[in-house]
Formats: sequence, C-alpha cells, structure tokens
Amino acid sequence: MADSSGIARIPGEDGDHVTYCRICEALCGMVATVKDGRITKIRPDRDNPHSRGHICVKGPALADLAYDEDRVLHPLKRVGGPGEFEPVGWDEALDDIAKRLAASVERHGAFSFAVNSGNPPSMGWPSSLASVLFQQAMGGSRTYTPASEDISTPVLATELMFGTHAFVFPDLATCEHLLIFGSNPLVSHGSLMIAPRFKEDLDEIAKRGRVIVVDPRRTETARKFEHVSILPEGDVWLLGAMLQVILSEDLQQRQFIEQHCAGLEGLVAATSWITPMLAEPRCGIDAETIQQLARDFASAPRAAAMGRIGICRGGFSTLTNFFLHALNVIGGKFHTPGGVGWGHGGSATDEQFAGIFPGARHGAIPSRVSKLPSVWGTQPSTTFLEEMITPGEGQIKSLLVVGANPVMSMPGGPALVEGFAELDLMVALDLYMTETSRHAHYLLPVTTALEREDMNQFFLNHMVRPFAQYVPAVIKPVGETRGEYEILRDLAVRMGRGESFGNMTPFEMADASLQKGIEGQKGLSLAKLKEHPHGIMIESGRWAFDFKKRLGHEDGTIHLWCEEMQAEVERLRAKPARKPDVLQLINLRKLRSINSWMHNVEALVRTDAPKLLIHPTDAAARGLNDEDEAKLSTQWGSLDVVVSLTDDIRPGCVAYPHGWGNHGGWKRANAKGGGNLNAIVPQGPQSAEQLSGMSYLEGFEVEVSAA
Ligand SMILES: Nc1nc2c(c(=O)[nH]1)N[C@H]1C(S)=C(S)[C@@H](COP(=O)(O)OP(=O)(O)OC[C@H]3O[C@@H](n4cnc5c(=O)[nH]c(N)nc54)[C@H](O)[C@@H]3O)O[C@H]1N2
Ligand SMILES: Nc1nc2c(c(=O)[nH]1)N[C@H]1C(S)=C(S)[C@@H](COP(=O)(O)OP(=O)(O)OC[C@H]3O[C@@H](n4cnc5c(=O)[nH]c(N)nc54)[C@H](O)[C@@H]3O)O[C@H]1N2
Ligand code: SF4
Ligand SMILES: [Mo]
Repeated sequence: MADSSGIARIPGEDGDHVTYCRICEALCGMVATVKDGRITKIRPDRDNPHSRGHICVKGPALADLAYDEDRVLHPLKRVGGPGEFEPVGWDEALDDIAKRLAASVERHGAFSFAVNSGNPPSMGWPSSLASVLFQQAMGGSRTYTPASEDISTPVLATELMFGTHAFVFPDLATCEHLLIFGSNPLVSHGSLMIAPRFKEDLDEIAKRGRVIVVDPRRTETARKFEHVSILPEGDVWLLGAMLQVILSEDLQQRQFIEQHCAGLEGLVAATSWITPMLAEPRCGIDAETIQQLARDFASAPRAAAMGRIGICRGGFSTLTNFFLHALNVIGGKFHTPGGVGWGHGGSATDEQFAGIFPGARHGAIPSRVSKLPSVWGTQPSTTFLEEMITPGEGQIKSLLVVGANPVMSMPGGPALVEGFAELDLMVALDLYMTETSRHAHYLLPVTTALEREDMNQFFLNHMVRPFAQYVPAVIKPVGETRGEYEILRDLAVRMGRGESFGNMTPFEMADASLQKGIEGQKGLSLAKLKEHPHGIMIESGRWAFDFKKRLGHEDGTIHLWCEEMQAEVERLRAKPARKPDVLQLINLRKLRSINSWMHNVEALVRTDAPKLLIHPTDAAARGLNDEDEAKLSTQWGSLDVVVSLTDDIRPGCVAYPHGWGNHGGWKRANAKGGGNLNAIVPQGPQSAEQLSGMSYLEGFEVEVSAA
C-alpha cells in the first residue's frame, strides 16, 4: 500500500516506487510500477529535482535484467570444467568458501588473496563498501579494479598537482566557454562528474558562449557543438602548446599563481619548446587554431577545460591530464564560478578531502613481479595475469571477483583464464555466468539495483548540482539472490573475521558521515532524506569553502611542476614522430550498451551491433566497402569485424567498442557477435604507462584488411 504521498515504499508492494538508475553515473531518477510483486513498467521520475524527468534507453532495461531468463538465481558450485556448475544452498556454499579461503590464506599469506571489483557495484553504496570491507577483513591489500583502464591517470595527475584525490570538474551551471577533451557526454552521460541533464547544460553553455569538443571523431557531442578534430594521443601536444602560448604571451593569471602555486618555472621550461608549429603535425591541428584556442580560453571569463577517458589511456596520459589541470590553474579557471574545482562536499569535511590514505598514495603497493606502481590503491590490470602465474611468495592464490568481467574489460583479458586455472579458489559475485565468472569455483548470485535499498552517498562530492537521495528496494530479491554487502559480511563472519564490517549498517555509516559533513552541520541526515523520497537538492556552496584547506601538499600550494612530470616531458621529447599511413584505434561507447554487460537485453541490442568505424579513404585503400567483413589486427592477435564507413572519423583512425564478442551464459549477448577488443589491445606490464600503470588502450596501431 502506498503512503499518503502516493509512493509505495515496501519492497514488492503494489504501486509506484520511487528509485534511481545505477547503470551509469548520471543516477537518473525513475519510477517503477509494481504489480503482484513484479515490476511492470519503469518511467522517468519527473519529480526528481536533479534529473527532472531524464532517463535514457538503458534505465527501463533494469527491469529486463531483473527478469532475464539467463540470470543466475541460485548459488552455483563448479563441478567440472569452466561453466559446469550445480546449484548449492547458501550455507553450504559459504561454509565451503570460508574453509577453503582460510586454508589458502593460512598457507600462502594475506597478500596471496586478491579482489577484483568492477564498475557496477561501485554505483551503489552498500555494494561499493562490501569488497573494500572484505579486503580489510582478509588483511590483504591487492585490489584490481577498472581504474587502470579508466581513471588512474587523472587520479595521479590530481595527486601530483593538488596532493589530493578529490575530482576536479567543471561548473557546467555557469560556465560560458567549455573545452571538452576526449569525452562524449551525449552518449556516456558524463563521468567523474554528475550532471544527468548534461546535454541541456551544454546547450545552455553554448547559448551563453561556446562548447568546443576536441576528439578524433565527430561524435554525437561534437556534431552538436564546435568540433576540433585531433589525432589520437595528440592532446599532450595541443595542451602543451596552449600552455606555451599562454605563458609566452603573458596571458596567465599572475596573482593567483603567485599566491597559491609553486613550480611555475618548471612548467614554463617544460612547455617552452612545444610551440604551436611543433605541435601542429603531432596533434593534427594547425598552429593558428592552437593559438586561437589558447587565447580564447585565457580571455574568456568563465571558462573551463575538462577531459575524460579519451585523454586518459594514450601513451602520455598522466602528463596530458597534468597539462589539463595546469591550463585551468594558470588560466585562472580553478575554484571560480564557471571554471573547474572540487565538489561542494556534502558528505565530507575539508580534512577528509585533503587526506590521502597511505595505501592510496602513488606506488604504495607496487606489483610483486614487475614492480608497476599502484594508483589509488589499485593494481595495474596489465600485471594481473603474471601475478597469478608467477610462482613465489605473494603469488595470487585466491581471488574474489565482485561485479567485474576482466576477461572482457582488461587488456589481454582472454589470457587471464590461464591464471584462474592456477588458483586455489575463485569466487565470483555476479548476475550472470559471464566470460569471467564461468571460471569461478563458486558463482554467487546478486541482486540488481532495483532489489536493494541505496543512497547516492559516494557521489555527493562530484555533482555539478549537489543532490542527495535515499531509496528503498523496489522489489524483493528475485530467486535466492542476495546483496554483495550481505554476502561478504556473512562470509567474513563465518571466517571469524567480521570485525571490519563493524556494528553499523552501511546506512548508519552514511548517516554519521552525512551529519558530520558540511551539509550535516546544516541539518542533512538520513532521516531527512527519508522524508523526501525524490531526493533533496543541496544548497550549492561550491565556491563557498576555502580550497586551500583541501590542498594536500605539505607546503600548502598547488604544484605546477614535479620530478615525475619532468621525466615524462623528457620521454615525450624523445618520442619518435608518428609514422605516416598508420591506422590508430580509438574506443567507442554506444548509447544502447554499457561496457560488457547489457548485451543480453533484447530491447537494447535488437538494433545495435558492434562495427568498426573507418574513413572512406582508409577503407578504399584496403578495398573495403560499407558493411564488409574485415580483419582487425595488432601484434597481439586479430578479430573479425564488420566495417562501417563514415567521414565522422578522422583518416588514419578507426573506432571500435569494447565489451563485445560475448561467450558466457548469456545467450542473446553471445548471438550478437563482434569481437573482444581486449584480446588484441597492447597487453602485459611493458605495454602500460610505467609511471601510472595505465593500460595503453587509445591510439595504438592496428591493421585492417579485407577478410
Ligand atoms: N552508453 C554508455 N554510457 C557509458 C558507458 C557505456 O559503456 N555506454 N560507460 C560508462 C563508463 S564506465 C565510463 S568510464 C564513461 C566514460 O565517459 P566518456 O569519457 O565520455 O566516454 P566516451 O564516450 O568513450 O568518450 C571518449 C571520447 O574520447 C575520444 N577519444 C579517443 N581517443 C582520443 C584522443 O586521443 N584524444 C581525444 N581528445 N579524444 C579521444 C573518443 O572518440 C570518444 O568520443 O562512460 C560511462 N557511460
Ligand atoms: N578496450 C577497452 N577496455 C575497457 C574500456 C574501454 O573503453 N576500452 N573501458 C574500461 C572502463 S571505463 C570500465 S569502467 C571497465 C568495466 O570493467 P568491469 O567492471 O570489469 O566490467 P563490466 O563490463 O562493467 O562488467 C561488470 C560485471 O558486473 C555484472 N553486474 C552488473 N550489475 C551488477 C551488480 O549490481 N552487482 C554485481 N556483483 N555484478 C553486477 C555484470 O553482469 C558484469 O559481469 O572496462 C574497461 N575496459
Ligand atoms: S543516463 Fe541512462 S543509464 Fe545512465 S543513469 Fe540515466 S537512465 Fe541510467
Ligand atoms: Mo568506466
């Protein structure tokens, strides 16, 4: 029965339930209608003051996911080769896992246990906490996440410049001049910053001024605004040259730099040789345009430069992200309305912002075999396989995979199965028997977002317009599925290691942190959120705090230069020129899919299939016509692909999505074809950016030939 507000709040009761999507970071508000315990319809929540009725085509697909016939609904135990499972009871499964895990760790040490947690659990509050607390319970420190395919380089650049890991993002709400490097928010809906109505925000900025999209492809976003076409990996040159123009023409904000920054001389010396003329052939943008971009940016009063995944995984991505920060800082665009800066901090205090946990510092937990550094507490993915197969103390012998699909999402993913075969124990928590989880000894079935209560706690600090929401579960868990938090706490308790989960529920923890944070001091609490089912906009104090309190370097300044970047600039100087006539690959995200895991939803994939985008000139040179089958190859292997000819993509450059070529227990996904891009991308520790351990996924050389 619905309460007086007309909203149903008991999981599974008939009526309209207010909830929000947890597929991507936009966290759009939704209303799910339930009849006889089942979701019958999902529509946008027009009363959500943050997303105001926005959802994309994937949101309603959460219901298809919940009732997917291929979903795993009971705990499964491996009884034969990969994928050969039998149902078992929860108690039997958890007792046996507890026993085998304890024996393995007893024998090989806490460091031999590793966690691989993926993208989807990080979208929920209890689910994101679960694997962290379980790792603590085990006393281990080896964690693999998608960071080295996603955020390690911007995280490291932020650590080096500001001494913190808090995300720096633009103030879309009042910006008048936005430069976007390597992001396609009209499809991705943004990342490391939250703005569910991103498109509307960009439209408004364009009305007030300009939106300029720097991308090798004329993307959905570039098409709507100004497009500057760049060579893959060209950004380090473009940004370096923009800095050179600003610094040599004395367009920088001297007062801000004098007051708050150290290392300007280093930055000047490091960029003085990157003139627009030098950058031109290296980034594929003419010198005059580069000069104009720099001058326009410097002189625009409310300007911001943002970057995302397209500038995070090329050969010099830490330096690129550092240059991006530097451009904002010296341009006087940091911590100012319309510029860039940290979030409002609804759930954190200044001290929490400035702090970096010792284990999260750059290089705190080097990889055992290749000594690649950790970033933000995460191990580089390119070291995962060798850590499983190289004998010696600290060899990974037990592995917990929580909502990750590394066979599809990590470079060299398919080879990981060699490592899985060496493990004493592998446990996976997933919705499906995936390319990865089919190798587990136990596959434990989890709830979907709609089957659990949640809170957007983790995201409060990187919202363009801060907003907080708590939602109860919409329906009861389907089958015997359980939430990650419940499963892992139970397992820790069975192992006699439950203390790390403490005496508070995740919601009590969130409440305590809300009340301690900046907004809590003004009355924000979980109880208050429960009174407002559609969520509450938090009064934006984005520029009202003293940013200096959040700077983490001991000298209290912003570091415009450092040794690590000096070494990278020297490496850049020594880089051989781009060979003519090579094809470089860039990645492609599609609206109707998300990474590797929604290809089993018929409504989404019916009209969608992975294709290699190629410029007609490049296609003609290879005798290829539209829709032809072709071979996409690198030194690591080849894939059969279908080509799609388009002049949206720059000559010399092809684009393909990752996460396809499924072959797990998801029948429709398997039938969609395509190839696993990560089978042929650069792989192994030597292929990563050595400073950050970042995988080299953007701009590597490929060959395309007729099949
Ligand atoms: N529909 C959908 N939405 C998603 C996802 C999804 O799979 N599907 N994934 C989610 C996840 S996990 C993430 S991390 C975010 C990512 O969010 P975004 O970073 O916005 O992701 P992309 O759409 O991949 O945009 C990256 C852009 O960089 C461009 N690019 C490639 N190489 C270069 C280069 O060298 N220089 C420049 N300047 N540009 C380059 C690409 O052409 C592409 O347009 O999206 C999230 N949202
Ligand atoms: N070549 C290439 N590789 C990439 C990228 C790229 O652009 N190009 N992008 C990278 C990026 S940005 C990311 S974030 C990663 C993603 O990498 P991963 O997180 O490893 O992979 P996903 O494809 O998101 O798969 C997530 C798994 O979680 C399961 N799942 C879905 N919902 C839930 C849930 O609520 N709980 C649990 N326990 N499981 C759930 C799904 O069934 C799926 O098996 O891929 C990275 N890899
Ligand atoms: S943009 Fe789409 S996938 Fe992302 S949160 Fe909103 S509805 Fe979900
Ligand atoms: Mo991601």
